[in-house]
Amino acid sequence: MIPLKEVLISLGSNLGDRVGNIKKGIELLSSLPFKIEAISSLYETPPVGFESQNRFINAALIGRTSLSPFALLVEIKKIEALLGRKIIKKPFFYEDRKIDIDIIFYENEIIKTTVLMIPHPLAHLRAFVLKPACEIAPFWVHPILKVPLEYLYLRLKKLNNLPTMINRGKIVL
Ligand code: PH2
Ligand code: MG
Ligand code: MG
Repeated sequence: MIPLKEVLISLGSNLGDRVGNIKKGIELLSSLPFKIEAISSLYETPPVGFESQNRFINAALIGRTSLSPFALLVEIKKIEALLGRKIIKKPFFYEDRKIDIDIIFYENEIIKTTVLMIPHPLAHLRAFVLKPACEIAPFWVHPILKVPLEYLYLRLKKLNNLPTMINRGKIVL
């Protein structure tokens, strides 16, 4: 038996049928060797890091998989392409997107390559990642910062005037 690894994923969409895009993303993930264990509520959030009129729907999920981090990334890129995401070659250039699926944590592994960084390098600074993630995994310890997600979210809340995040309820698959 291949040991299943626990993975925390963040999803976002601010273009088209945002809830539908997230839902299809989750359905396609569950068609992989990837068992969904928990899904957060959906949150409506203002765009962070770039200018746009289009607010995001964000969510997080926990899954168990036999895929390696890199194999999972390849499958996620295929899902994003299937759902109509434009491929952007410029790093750290953001624009409106139908779907974005990011691996936040993979067990407690630390991976630093040009194609894949785990933990996601900005996760601890982003309320739109931390808030949904805290709903399903408040005690998951950040493998570099060595503190639980709940702590990181509370710290962010204290440091910043967080943008309003509206809870839009749960996805029913
Ligand atoms: N994703 C980004 C950049 N900014 N802002 C929000 N609210 N939600 C996102 O998912 C998001 C973002 C880069 O992936
Ligand atoms: Mg992202
Ligand atoms: Mg991404």
